[in-house]
Amino acid sequence: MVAPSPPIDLADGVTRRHRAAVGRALSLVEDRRPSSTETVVRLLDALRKQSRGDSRRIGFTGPPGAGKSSLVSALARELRKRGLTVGILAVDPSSPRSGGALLGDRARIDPDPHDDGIFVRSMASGGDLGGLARAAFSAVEVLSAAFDRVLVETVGVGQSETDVELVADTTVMVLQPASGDILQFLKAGILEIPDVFVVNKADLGEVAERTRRDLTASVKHARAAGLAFHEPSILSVSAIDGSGVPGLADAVGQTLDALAGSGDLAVRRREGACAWTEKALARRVGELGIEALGGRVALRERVEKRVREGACGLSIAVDLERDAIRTLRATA
Ligand SMILES: Nc1nc2c(ncn2[C@@H]2O[C@H](COP(=O)(O)OP(=O)(O)O)[C@@H](O)[C@H]2O)c(=O)[nH]1
Ligand SMILES: [Mg+2]
Repeated sequence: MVAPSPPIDLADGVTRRHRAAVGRALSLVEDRRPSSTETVVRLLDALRKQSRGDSRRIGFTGPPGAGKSSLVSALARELRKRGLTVGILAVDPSSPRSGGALLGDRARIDPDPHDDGIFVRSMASGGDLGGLARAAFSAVEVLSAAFDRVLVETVGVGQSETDVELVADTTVMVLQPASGDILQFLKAGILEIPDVFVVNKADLGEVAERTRRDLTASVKHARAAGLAFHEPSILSVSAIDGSGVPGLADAVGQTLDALAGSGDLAVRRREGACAWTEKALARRVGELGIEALGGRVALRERVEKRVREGACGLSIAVDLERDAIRTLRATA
């Protein structure tokens, strides 16, 4: 039997939304063996060439228990009703012992097994890249090639954990009633204001409504203090009974349309790709490697040039890593 050329055939299967192909492609991007890197780069390049360009990526942050998984599930159903295909990437906290994703999230994202327009994948965060799995960037590229909407759920909310912005076109922050500390962080400008806020668990009644009012006041405060320039949507929903979910789909859709219309979507993608590439590279080659490449400013220019030319983050990181090692060897 002749083995098929994996990246090309695989890319074809992914863009046709074949479940087995999507699953295999995601496993491939998670494979950290150096021998797989070349194949992954070729796969991502092939996917880029076939990309439809109208896929959108929506990130979800928020503290554990706020209802992110439940809401992602409810939103996915709503998007399916609207005729959009949906890929979901749920990044779980890693178990420090096994290094694997903790189960549990899976249970709350329960797509119709007969619907081939929805696909769910869990990934362990691996404890780096701020709550985002190391392979998440490439995984989002794979899902984007297959699905109209890619929903990315990440662990937590806060300074180092908001890296979902590097892969998402827009971010939804999910809060639950009595999230006082987060409101304080927002007010103080410690947390960045996302495009969309959701107060989940509206079915709990007055306590949820009070949180929504407090959130509105905190955002107003942050804006008055010059800590935020845009006005986020603030919505009340219940992932459990579904109320407010169509409104969330509308708000996210409007945000994405506005971003695409103004050109900011392309800017966000480019900046996200640059920042992700630099992070990935810095982790691999360290400060010495960055110095060998001429320092951070020069590096940013090189990365941005390649991103503008359409190269994928992983291939840029791999090339620069090779450069860094060559230079380090030569000067050793
Ligand atoms: N009452 C109520 N409970 C909810 C709602 N959404 C989620 N939950 C519950 O909140 C808990 C955490 O939900 P989960 O989706 O796993 O939150 P995550 O950790 O942010 O992903 C679970 O017990 C859910 O059943 C909601 O809209 N209303
Ligand atoms: Mg979850």
